[in-house]
Amino acid sequence: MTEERNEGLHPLTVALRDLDETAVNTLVEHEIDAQTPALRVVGYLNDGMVAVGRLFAEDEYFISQLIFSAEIFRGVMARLAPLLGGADPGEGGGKVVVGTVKGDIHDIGKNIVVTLLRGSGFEVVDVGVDVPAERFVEAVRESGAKVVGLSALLNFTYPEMKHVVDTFVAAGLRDQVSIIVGGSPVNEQVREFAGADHYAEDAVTGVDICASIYR
Ligand code: B12
Repeated sequence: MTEERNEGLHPLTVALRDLDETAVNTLVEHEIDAQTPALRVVGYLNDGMVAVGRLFAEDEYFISQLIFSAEIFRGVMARLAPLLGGADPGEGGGKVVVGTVKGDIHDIGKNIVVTLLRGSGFEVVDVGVDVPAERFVEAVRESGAKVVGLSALLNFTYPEMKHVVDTFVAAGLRDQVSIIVGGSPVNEQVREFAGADHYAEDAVTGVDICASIYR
């Protein structure tokens, strides 16, 4: 990798982009020793994943490299998860159903959202990945959650987000839940298209929105 390519990037971002697992683990330990907030460390790693995605889009990386980047990330998150905390849901906490919509198996971002929510005192029903709309509705019925978080990283799954919202309407539960959408390609336009209530550009914003709903 050239010097230019590393310009302005945190060493942790570079190490993850270059799939150097040993360097990633060493640098994470350095950051923990230096008492860098865990969320900031996650941010550097997030940038690394975005860089991996870019290299994949440019045909420089293949699917095996995407898979390996995810494995490195997962390993590091196990180390960082206990250090993550956040917003306060107020007395009694709150319940949130979170999952990645049908057709999509990306779960790293969703898992960060789940970790942060739990670290902030929320009770989370994690319905997993590739989740059919009916499963989100069922999870709300079972748990009584007032918030549903939908994750999607593939732009062809936007209609599925809309389908989840429509399924809540058909089930007569739409007025009882706030629906938050997130995932790197998701934005305010996607939220509007899907008919969701909120768009969160990152996990911290998502936790803040949940806290404001339950406050
Ligand atoms: C790792 C990865 C994979 C891994 C996923 C492993 C796993 N267990 O998740 C694997 C190898 C399986 C994979 C597969 C594929 N991938 Co992929 N993948 C990625 C990559 C490199 C990183 C994603 C990631 O984990 N980022 C790090 C996390 C932390 O970020 P995040 O998910 O955005 O989450 C943050 C926020 O968005 C937010 N958030 C996320 N969800 C939610 C939900 C709520 C409620 C809230 C509040 C917040 C929130 O919180 C997080 C932290 O702040 C991205 C590149 C990118 N730029 O995103 C491509 C990318 C998403 N993949 C892509 C593609 C095309 C695919 C495949 C179709 C490839 C193929 N040809 O098979 C398949 C699809 C499989 C499927 N059906 O789902 C494209 C999608 C293009 C598009 N927009 O449609 C991308 C953008 C790469 C690219 N540039 O081309 N992928």
